[in-house]
Amino acid sequence: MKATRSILVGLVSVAAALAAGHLVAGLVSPLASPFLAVGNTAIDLTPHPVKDFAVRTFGENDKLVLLAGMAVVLAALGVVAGLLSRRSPWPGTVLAGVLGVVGIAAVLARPTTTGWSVVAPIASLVVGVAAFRWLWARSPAEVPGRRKFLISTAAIAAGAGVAAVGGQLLAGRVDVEASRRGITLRPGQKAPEIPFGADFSREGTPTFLTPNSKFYRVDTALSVPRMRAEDWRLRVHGMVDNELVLTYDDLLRRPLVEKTITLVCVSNEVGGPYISTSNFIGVDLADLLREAGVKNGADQLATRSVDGWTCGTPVASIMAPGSNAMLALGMNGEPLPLERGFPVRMVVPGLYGYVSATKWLVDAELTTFDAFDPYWAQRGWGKKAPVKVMSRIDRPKAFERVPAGKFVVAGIAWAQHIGIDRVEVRVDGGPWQEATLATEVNVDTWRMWRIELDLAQGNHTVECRATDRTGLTQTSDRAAPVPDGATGWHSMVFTSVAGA
Ligand SMILES: Nc1nc2c(c(=O)[nH]1)N[C@H]1C(S)=C(S)[C@@H](COP(=O)(O)O)O[C@H]1N2
Ligand SMILES: [Mo]
Repeated sequence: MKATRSILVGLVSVAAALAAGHLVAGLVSPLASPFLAVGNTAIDLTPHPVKDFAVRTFGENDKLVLLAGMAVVLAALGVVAGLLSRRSPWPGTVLAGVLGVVGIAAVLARPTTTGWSVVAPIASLVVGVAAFRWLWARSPAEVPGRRKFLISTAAIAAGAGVAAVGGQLLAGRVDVEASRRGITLRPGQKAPEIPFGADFSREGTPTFLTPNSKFYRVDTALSVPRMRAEDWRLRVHGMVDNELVLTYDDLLRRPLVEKTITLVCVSNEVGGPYISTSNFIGVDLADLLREAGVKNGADQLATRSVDGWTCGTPVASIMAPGSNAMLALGMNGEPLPLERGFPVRMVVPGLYGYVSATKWLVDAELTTFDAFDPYWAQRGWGKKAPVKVMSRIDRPKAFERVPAGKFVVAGIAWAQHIGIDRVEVRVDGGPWQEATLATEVNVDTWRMWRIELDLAQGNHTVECRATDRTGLTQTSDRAAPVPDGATGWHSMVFTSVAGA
């Protein structure tokens, strides 16, 4: 067989296999799509530094990059299968079978796999092998059969396209958007207005509240879980006196409160971007646990999302008076956006997101730290991770050229749930000077700072360090984010120029 034809046979068969799996998954369970299951497994197996690299390099497109990379690898395998099968259909058949088995294994290994899900990767295997054999049999050794071959290939390729789109539409048929649109949240207790002067956004800091679309995003979900509020249930169980099963309406019947809270990710390098602030609307989590009755000795609340991610939070951090821990239903006045964990997520001020902020929450088990290791603890991250006092310079930007003379340096500082006492700044290793802090909103949020400096022409390095309300000053020791959060002083190199 000619090389071009054998390549075409391989490529079209791979496409048909993937599309068939996607279509059947759309019918039975979207996460059972073998393509997504392999991608999700890849995410779980990826060592954290690589994941960090991916997030740093591709930002919120990291998942798109992964899916595109997988498509390229699969296409390459299709090409190889085709080329190996120029004389006999067997090498390609075997390769198609092996890929099919990998898909089945990936789906079976997903924590979300239930009963019928496995038919999706089985469909992939069967269709992949069948398409390959059928096309191979129709690819002629010489030119005369060309037309028939091209028509067959085009037909399968078109079928694959229709199946893939169909699968996508079916997966989206659960109308979460409509469910979300139908919800209005009316907190009985509104968050206080953000006072004028709570940020220095005109001088380079973020705005105090982060618009929902700009809020940082970190999660392992390759496809955003789509669950309607009507279908949502939360089971509270384990070491409790009364097991609870709550619906979304049950939560709406409880007192809804609105609180301004800053969320931060442990993956931040010093100076990193994964920190944002929102007015979260939700119900008090400690009240809810008190209703369930936490048994003595239960020190960890293990929570799970609908896509199988797990998180462990110290019970003490939730139950402490004024913890402000909540099950959040909304952000900035609207129901949670889908990628923020709709219908319900957890928020516990003062703890990094990976030990506190479960999105798409469906299960809460009272247990102990000895008995259970959640997702990131299994991968070498700390089991307990209170937020470390930290500060960041937002202005000037690295290597910026700024006017010599008077110039305002500005940034943010945070020590959630403890509060910031002061921020100091020094230039070129000189004496520490105290920055002006913006109006405090509450201790669970970031605090903006600014300082006016008078700088001579030339290169400068500016550094900052924050001190929290307990008197703890940020250490200068540089530590990486693993295992429980980076430390060190943020610094910025820039140039003051005349007449800039
Ligand atoms: N279901 C689920 N919830 C999750 C995660 C996740 O991977 N899956 N990541 C956590 C981490 S590491 C952080 S920092 C926060 C980020 O929340 P955001 O994406 O809304 O900013 O969500 C937490 N909740
Ligand atoms: Mo995180």
